[in-house]
Amino acid sequence: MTVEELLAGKLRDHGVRRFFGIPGGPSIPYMEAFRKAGIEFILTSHEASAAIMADVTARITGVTGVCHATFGPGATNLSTGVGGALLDRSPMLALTSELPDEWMGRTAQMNIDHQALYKPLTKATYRLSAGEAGEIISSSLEIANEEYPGPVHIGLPVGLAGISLADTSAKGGNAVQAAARKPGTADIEQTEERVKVLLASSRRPLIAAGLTAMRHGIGAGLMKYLEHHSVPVVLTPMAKGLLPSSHPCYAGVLFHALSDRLRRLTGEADLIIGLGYDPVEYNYESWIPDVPLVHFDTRATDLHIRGAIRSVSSPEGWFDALSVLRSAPEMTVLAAEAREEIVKGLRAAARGFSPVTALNVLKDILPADAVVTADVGSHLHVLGQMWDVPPSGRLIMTNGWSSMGFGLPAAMAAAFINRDLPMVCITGDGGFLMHAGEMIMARRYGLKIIVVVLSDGELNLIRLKQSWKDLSPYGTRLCQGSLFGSDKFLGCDVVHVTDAKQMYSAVRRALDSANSAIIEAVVDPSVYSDLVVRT
Ligand SMILES: Cc1ncc(C[n+]2csc(CCOP(=O)(O)OP(=O)(O)O)c2C)c(N)n1
Repeated sequence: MTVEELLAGKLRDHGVRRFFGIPGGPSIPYMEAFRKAGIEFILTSHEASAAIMADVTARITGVTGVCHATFGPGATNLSTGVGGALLDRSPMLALTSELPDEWMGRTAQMNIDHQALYKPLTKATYRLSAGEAGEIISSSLEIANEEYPGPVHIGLPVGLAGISLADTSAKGGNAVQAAARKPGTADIEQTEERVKVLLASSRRPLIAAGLTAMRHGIGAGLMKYLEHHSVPVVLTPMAKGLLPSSHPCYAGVLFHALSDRLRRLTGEADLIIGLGYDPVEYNYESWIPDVPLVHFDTRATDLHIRGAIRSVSSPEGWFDALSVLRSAPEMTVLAAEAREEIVKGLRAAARGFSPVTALNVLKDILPADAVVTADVGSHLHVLGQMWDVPPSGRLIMTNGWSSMGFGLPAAMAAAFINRDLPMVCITGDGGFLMHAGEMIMARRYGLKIIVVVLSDGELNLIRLKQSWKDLSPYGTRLCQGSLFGSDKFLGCDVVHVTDAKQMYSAVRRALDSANSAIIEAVVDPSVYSDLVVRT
């Protein structure tokens, strides 16, 4: 057996069915071995998309996502999506071609040190060798899936492919460089007794549930808990959907549009309970009042909140500890008021053809099982607050890494996994432009995706931030007039809509069509300034 056969076999046995990337010459034997093992290679237009697709594949299937790139520029392109897997907590193997041992450290075309490049972007980085191949692959998969999940990089030295594993003296890669990330500062004490005392003595608790809670699927457990404990809940953006927005304890989403309406509620709390709350999305110090914090997590993390108490266990342990908490009906009244205020604010922003109007159309007619992916920008702030995620649906976003351009490849990844579900990417025009080239993938692989570009001709979120400093727009305009200037883009139909009626009919037609479609919703961005909160 060769090294590449071993790698392909181990990944197949692990459950990997696809890997994403752009090949270089040295990739060929790996692609062949993977193909023979039943792992399909999916060609992308840019390596960052490949890593985003691997990330989203892992989020949906629960199986480590795999992506691949060649030397230097391939590896740097890929790194954007690898960083996403690190800060959005997604298990990933990022494979890159590396120069052979004798060329390491020398000046060579396309050559940089991939181990150094990937060290701060991954949980561990290795250089594969024939002698240690089995061990490196197994421990990479293990590390990638340990809490918090994340990416591991494996460099594939040129010359290693084709080497028989029986010949362990064979040359190839050698140096194994593990750079496991250390847990955060250990200055925060954890004592079960103190947690119990704090929880039992609180009169006005507030639960803040986050990304870790979402990843561990604690929604049903939380609903059951809330049947007996009337405690208000706020969510971080990536936890949207954990608790239905119609639930009496639900208050709203932190950080996103109109989240200032949550301030009365958060300000009244005498105890903040972080439930699988990952500060990577929104640091506690940005919003919690000066009251005790009990932070339930699956592993130690850095909080930098003086006096915070960490409780590390599985989610079942979190609910066991929370059993001593008393109901706080007056807090849930405040939660209901905040929720109502947010709904009122959004309703007021549904004037003309605003982004809220356009999103209302989608909310109204998309089937409940639609998979919606979002990009990054003002539109995400609005979408993240107003979108109801039905139990059978899904909202996929990046808020830990927050890389523009995420939405389109994310939708492509979801479409590969389930071609029967409606796939909708909601993006700003700036984010769309970043990975627009991936539309060709939809054509190449016959994927059906509805891409809704909320087109305002500008990088709105940055223009908004300029206005907060009383500055005129500068360096934020994308185009005047239609973004596409055509009714086709890379062979895909583009429909321009300028009001809700046109939008309804365009979305209906797109849902009925067998092909992908781009809906350019030419929205008036003026309401963003009423909705996006200065953080
Ligand atoms: C890769 C990357 N570059 C820059 C940013 C900073 N950034 C955040 S939002 C934003 C503007 C997004 O514009 P657009 O996609 O048009 O969405 P809008 O804000 O208009 O809704 C920028 C530049 C980022 N998050 N990611």
